[in-house]
Amino acid sequence: MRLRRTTALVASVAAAAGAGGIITTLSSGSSHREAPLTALDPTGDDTDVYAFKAADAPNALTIVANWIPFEDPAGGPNFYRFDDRASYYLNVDNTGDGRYDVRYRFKFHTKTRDKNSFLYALPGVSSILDPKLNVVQTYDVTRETYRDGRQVGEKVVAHNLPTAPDNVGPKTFPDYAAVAAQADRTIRGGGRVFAGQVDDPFFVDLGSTFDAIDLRKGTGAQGGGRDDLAGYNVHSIVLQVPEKQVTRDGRQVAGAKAGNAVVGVWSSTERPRVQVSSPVAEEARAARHVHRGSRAAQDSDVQVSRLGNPLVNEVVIPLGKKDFFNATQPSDDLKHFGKYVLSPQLAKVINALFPGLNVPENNRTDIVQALLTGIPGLTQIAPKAPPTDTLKINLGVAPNPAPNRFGVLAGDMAGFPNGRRLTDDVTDIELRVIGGFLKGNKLPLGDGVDQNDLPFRSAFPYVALPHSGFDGAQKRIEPEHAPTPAQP
Ligand SMILES: [Ca+2]
Ligand SMILES: [Ca+2]
Ligand SMILES: [Ca+2]
Repeated sequence: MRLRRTTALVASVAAAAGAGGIITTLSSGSSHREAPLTALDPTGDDTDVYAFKAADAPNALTIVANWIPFEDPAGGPNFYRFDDRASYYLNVDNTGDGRYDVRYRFKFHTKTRDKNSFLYALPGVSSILDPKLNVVQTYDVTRETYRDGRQVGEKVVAHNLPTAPDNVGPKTFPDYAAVAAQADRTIRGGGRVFAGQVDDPFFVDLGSTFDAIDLRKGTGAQGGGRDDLAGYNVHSIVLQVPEKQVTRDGRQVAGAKAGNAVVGVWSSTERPRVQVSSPVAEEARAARHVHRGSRAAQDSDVQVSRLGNPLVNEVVIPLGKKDFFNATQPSDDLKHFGKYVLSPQLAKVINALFPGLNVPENNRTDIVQALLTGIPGLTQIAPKAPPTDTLKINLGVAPNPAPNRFGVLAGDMAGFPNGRRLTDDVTDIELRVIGGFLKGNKLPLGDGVDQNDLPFRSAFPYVALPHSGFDGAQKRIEPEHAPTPAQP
């Protein structure tokens, strides 16, 4: 069962490059608008999760988690923000059972200073505390700890921190970068945190994918693709914490072979039960996990979205179960979704579309290891760990100063699927894995988009600054002409 599930996962990804009609939800990106209800709930929709060791913080785990897909930078006057009613989580499993052992909960609070103004901010905002900022969002961070599914600790590690405001334009923010930099904050117990608007770091050619795999150039290995997320922003939480805050034994990792070296990471969103539409509330109730927090406040919440590895809910889970997947925990992945897993027929589809590729159609233990159970000696959290959709990272592997976008496939062991860096080309990697790369069938598959539209930063929070509303690029520009008379 687990074999078929994972095969379907990666096969589906490949199908994105070869059989568009089968996986329409991929059209929205890594996990953008991937399920019917999350598509109606963008502030609860987590789009991507990254976990890596930053070169300038080699003893820390860095997590980038994004929400709210396809933010048009000019989307005023009510610009985008996290939902105050939701709880946003970064989850870590350090025992390999797919249950969280450490969680960071983010709660946001929005204040409008002048309700009589239509402006998000007055011109000339010069700091993150500038009273000209009319709509202000702050947040608290709580670190929760669990053992065998039961909560054993809870501590507020940050209180009333400011989010980076939306990048309205240069008249409002003469130096947006300086204002956003003030959203880089420290947390108790060590570490840093950032929350606010950034450029969407995911890059992919959606147009070719959904035009029935109309690859623009060859097999997608020679560029020529179009990054359909270019120019759009998302809302990001970037957390960087010392390894000992997330490891099984609370200690720093001594090396890649250490017993505490690997952890699994995923994001999730919860909402108060009464706020959730009834179908998902019912499914969530049925799927609620025994290890949930015991406090009454949390008991009133239900999970509406989760995300570990890129593209899993998009392409593995059938349409009728996508919202249910979002309501469940990684520990239950096999139990709940095994019977819905598509058979390796997707690999057959690829073979039909690309005669001669010889994509292996059966016995794909290579894919199971790569994404769900972990690669032994690299990303396996524990021996015999069950398949769980978490992004597994070995904290004992030092960051690579010269990352290769193909990660492990290129011998760069510090990249996907050992965690996920911002520059990792997960679309091409997953296409090549389903093509049989790990079994020796090395095919030059890809979507023709190799990198983000903006360079990433080498220092925290690493993601690129958000595109500004004034300068947003997805627009038609009126050609200049002579002045039109007052009465044309
Ligand atoms: Ca666990
Ligand atoms: Ca981008
Ligand atoms: Ca690519």
